[in-house]
Amino acid sequence: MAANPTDYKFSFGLWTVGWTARDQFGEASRPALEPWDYLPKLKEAGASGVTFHDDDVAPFGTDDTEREKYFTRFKEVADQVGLKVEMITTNTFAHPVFKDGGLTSNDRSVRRFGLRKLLRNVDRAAEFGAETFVMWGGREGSEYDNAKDLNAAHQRYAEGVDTIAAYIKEKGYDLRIALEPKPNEPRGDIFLPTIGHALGLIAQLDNGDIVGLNPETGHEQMAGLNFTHGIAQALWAGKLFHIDLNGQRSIKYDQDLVFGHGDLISAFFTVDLLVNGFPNGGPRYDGWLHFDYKPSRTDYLDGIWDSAAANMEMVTLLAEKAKAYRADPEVQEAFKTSGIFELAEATLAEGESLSDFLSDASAYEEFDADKAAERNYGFVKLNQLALRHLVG
Ligand code: GLT
Ligand code: MN
Ligand code: MN
Repeated sequence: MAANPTDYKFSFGLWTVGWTARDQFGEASRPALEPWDYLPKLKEAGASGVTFHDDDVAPFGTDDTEREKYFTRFKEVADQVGLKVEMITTNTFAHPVFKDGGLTSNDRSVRRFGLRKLLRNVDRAAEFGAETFVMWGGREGSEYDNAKDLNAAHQRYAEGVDTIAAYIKEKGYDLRIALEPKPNEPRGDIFLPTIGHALGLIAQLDNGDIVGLNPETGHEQMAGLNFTHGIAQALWAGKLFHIDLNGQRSIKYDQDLVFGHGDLISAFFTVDLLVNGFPNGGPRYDGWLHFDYKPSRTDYLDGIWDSAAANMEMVTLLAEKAKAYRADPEVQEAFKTSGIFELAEATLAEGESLSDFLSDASAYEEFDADKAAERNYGFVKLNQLALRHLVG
C-alpha cells in the first residue's frame, strides 16, 4: 500500500535521503547527488514537503554570489516538483569551529559567529516561506562536567534563543522556533537532553511564546523515555510545533531507523495520538509529519526511496489500525472500565472551595481506601485489545 500524500503532510530532511552513509568507521557507501536532484524522487515517493540545513544546500564557506545560485536553483526545483520548504534548520555542529558549541561555546567570538549564522538562516527561512525554524544544539554540551560554568552555559543558551526569537518578531516573520532535544551524541552530554528540559528553558525566555519543540522519537528513546508521553506533555503545554519521526531500538547510539522499525508498539500509540488525539479531546497536532531517519548504509541509491516510502507507509498503516482501534465498541467499553473518561473530570468540583473540599468527609474521613483498592482497572485487557488491532 502506497502512502496517500493527500491524507498527511509528509516531509523529509534533505540530510536524510541525502545521507551518503559515511559513519565513524567507514567511508560513504553511496554517491552524493546535487541537493535539488533528490526532490523529484522525494515527491514521487509521496512527500509534500522538504527541509534542510543551510549547509545542506550551499556548503559551508561558499561565497555569497555562489550561495544565492544554490538556493535559487533549489527553490526553483522545489516549486517545479511541488514540494514545500516547511522547515529550515541551521548547521552549527559540523565545522570544527563549533566543536565546543554554537551558542554555548566558551569562546565568545564563536558564539557571536554562531548567532550570526543562525540569524542569517532565519532570513532564509522567511524567504522560503518556512513555518518552523528548528534548532538542534548537537554541539551544545560537554564531555566533562568541569568543562563549563553550567549556569553561564544555560544563560548563554537562553540568550541565543531569545535573541533569535526577538529578531523574528522585529522582522515580523511568520516563523516559530522549535528546539530539538537529544541526550547525547555527538557531545558526551547535550544541553536540553529531553522534552522536559527544553520546556524548562522555554519557560525562562522573554520571547518564549514563539519557541516550542521539535521532539525526535529516537532521541527520547535513547534516554529510555516514553516518546508518546513526551509529545503529549508538549501538546498539553501548547508547544508541539514540529516533530521528527524515526525508529530506535532501546538505549544505544542514535539509530535513526525508519519510523516503526524500532519500538513498534510505541509507534502505534504515537500515531494513535497524532491522528486520533487524546481520548477526552484537548490539543491536537496538525503540523507536518517530518521524518528524520537515515537510509541504511547497506542500501544503495534505489534503497533510499524504498526506505523513504517505508516511513510514510508505516504512518499510513498504523493510522488505519489506530482509527479502527478507537472505533471498536469493545475498546470504548474498556476505556470506560479503565476510567479513561473519569480522568477528564476535575478533582475539585466546579466552584468547590478549598474549605468545602477539606470539610467533605466522603473524600477522606469516610473514604474506604481498602474498597477503592479493589478496583480492577483492566489496563491489560485494554492493551491486549490495542495489540489485537495492531497485530491482527
Ligand atoms: C542532525 C540531527 C537531527 C536534527 C537535524 C536538525 S541535524 O542530523 O541528528 O536529529 O534533527 O539540525
Ligand atoms: Mn536522531
Ligand atoms: Mn532530528
